[in-house]
Amino acid sequence: MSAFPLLDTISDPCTVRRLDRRQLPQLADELRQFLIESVSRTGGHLSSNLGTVELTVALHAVYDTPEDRLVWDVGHQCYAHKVLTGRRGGMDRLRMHGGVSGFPKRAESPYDTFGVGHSSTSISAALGMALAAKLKNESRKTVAVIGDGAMSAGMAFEALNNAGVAGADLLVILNDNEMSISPPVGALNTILTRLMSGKTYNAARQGARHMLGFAPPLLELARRAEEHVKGMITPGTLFEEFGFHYYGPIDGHDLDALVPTLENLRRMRGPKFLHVITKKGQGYKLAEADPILYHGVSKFCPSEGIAASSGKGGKLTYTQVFGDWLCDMAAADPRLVGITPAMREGSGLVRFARDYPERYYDVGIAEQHAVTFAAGLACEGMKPVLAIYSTFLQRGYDQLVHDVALQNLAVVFAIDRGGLVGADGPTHHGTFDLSFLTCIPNMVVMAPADEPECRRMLSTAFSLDCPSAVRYPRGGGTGTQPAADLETIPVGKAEVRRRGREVALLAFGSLVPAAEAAGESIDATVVNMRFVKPLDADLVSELAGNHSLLVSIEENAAIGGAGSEVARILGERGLATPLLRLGIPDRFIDHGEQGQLLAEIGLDKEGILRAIAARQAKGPNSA
Ligand SMILES: Cc1ncc(C[n+]2csc(CCOP(=O)(O)OP(=O)(O)O)c2C)c(N)n1
Repeated sequence: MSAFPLLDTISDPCTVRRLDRRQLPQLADELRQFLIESVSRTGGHLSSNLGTVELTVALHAVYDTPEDRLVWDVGHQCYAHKVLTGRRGGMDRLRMHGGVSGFPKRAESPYDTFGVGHSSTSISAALGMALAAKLKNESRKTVAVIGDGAMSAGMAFEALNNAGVAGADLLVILNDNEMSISPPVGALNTILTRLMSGKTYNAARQGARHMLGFAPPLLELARRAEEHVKGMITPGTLFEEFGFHYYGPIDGHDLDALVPTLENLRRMRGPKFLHVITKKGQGYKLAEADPILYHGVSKFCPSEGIAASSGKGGKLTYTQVFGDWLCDMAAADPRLVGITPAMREGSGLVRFARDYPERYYDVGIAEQHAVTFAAGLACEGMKPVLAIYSTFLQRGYDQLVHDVALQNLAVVFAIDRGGLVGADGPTHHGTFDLSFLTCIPNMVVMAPADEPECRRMLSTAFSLDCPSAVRYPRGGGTGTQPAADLETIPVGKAEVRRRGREVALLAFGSLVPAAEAAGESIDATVVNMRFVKPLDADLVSELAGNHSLLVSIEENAAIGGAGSEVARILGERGLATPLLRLGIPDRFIDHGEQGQLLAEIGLDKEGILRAIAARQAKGPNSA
């Protein structure tokens, strides 16, 4: 007999809506079990998904999806939604090449109303949808589901600020699990925690079933009166001041509370705010006990959990190289300040946070603020190091230009996940940073070929009196252990790795090893360019003079990246040597294994050789 007898009968949300409401808890239990088993075989986001099972069941049971619009924030909690919306069969290829995406994706399903992966977009997008419905005279409903971590971002507040007064028929559900990836930070979190730890939530929990009629319950009235008298700020008053009707908090794992509450809210018009309390990792003891470890997982055995030793003994990741360097440099220079926008674990700052708590700042999911905060520190002679994923730095672009570079402030950007990141896919690939950094005056931009060079580039960046970036890829490199020193390298100087004939390969960062392998087989010159800016223009000129073809190779958009800088130098110096620019083609690259994706777009050894052969077959004069 199937382990999922009820789930087996679910083909789409209509079949959920046809169930007897008393069957919903069983559906949620089976769904949770299915997710634990499925994610343990594929890897993916686990804790957040386990925390939103009941909420997802309740939403699809009450709302007329996809006609009613359901918008997930970040989207890392959408697996139950995927299963209930006809994609259960695809879950065994979750996040794999050609398989189901780990995030909502409009092209994948009509139930995925908005593509997502970066946080704090849901209220803005849902507001747009709700106001479009109003303008088109359509009566459908719109719901945004946002976590307490994502709620702390500026974008979420900008949207709330707009939504409350726009009169939109919109429900915002705050999925409050008192966690971001790591513990959440900031004043909003303090407000939420204060409410949760007080009597109000416990009383509300017990009284939840009586609250559902929404004749304003006495408890609620009493609470609001008390808040006003005391001038207290709780989520209730806070979100009401934004123009929302605030309801809750209610237990997000109690379907008997969720379903009638949502039914009532669905009938009401205007901006509404429902505060739901959930537990990250709910229903899987190991994830409940360590939601950080189980936030994003590789394959694991559900009965044993993630082995404590996993990850040790393998080669160092670039993230670890950065984390070690940060601690060593902090020991050497008391001006160093380490900053992360909510990515302590992912960016390798766990040890730094422990050893240098007074110089460690997790600013929340607030990339824009993180950049300008670093600028302020630099104004006062501190040496800020901002650890940030390439894809999330996109959020802080104006701050990088206007607040850091324009004032020539010495902020170090340690940019992780530069290039293709793999299973997270196009929302997370870091394939634009070389393009958008190189065009900014005052910036020094480096890309290491291996781990020791990464460490030296970080030290170099730290020694400069201008803004600088070191961009390194996800995962490990060549496996070479960096030395413990804090040596620097000469700015703007490339490193010739081998001298060959005819063809010169100008490789940047992560693709230097592939270029070297390709260069070996055709006896080409291979250069580890090291600096995208300032580019080693003299070396490029020299190579242009004694080779018949230059090939730039980078794990970044071919448009506007390092190759463009090479082309600019050639043009400026009047050098006519043909240049073949290899990089990420002008389309978004799907999810899949890193190596497989690189091979697919011709950025492995074979692809490089193929491209050179094709270029040479065209003859010398075709630029
Ligand atoms: C702009 C942006 N910055 C950082 C991240 C990385 N990130 C993914 S989930 C997450 C935490 C979200 O916390 P919350 O909204 O409370 O959801 P939970 O994980 O607790 O379910 C972070 C920081 C992101 N997706 N987008």
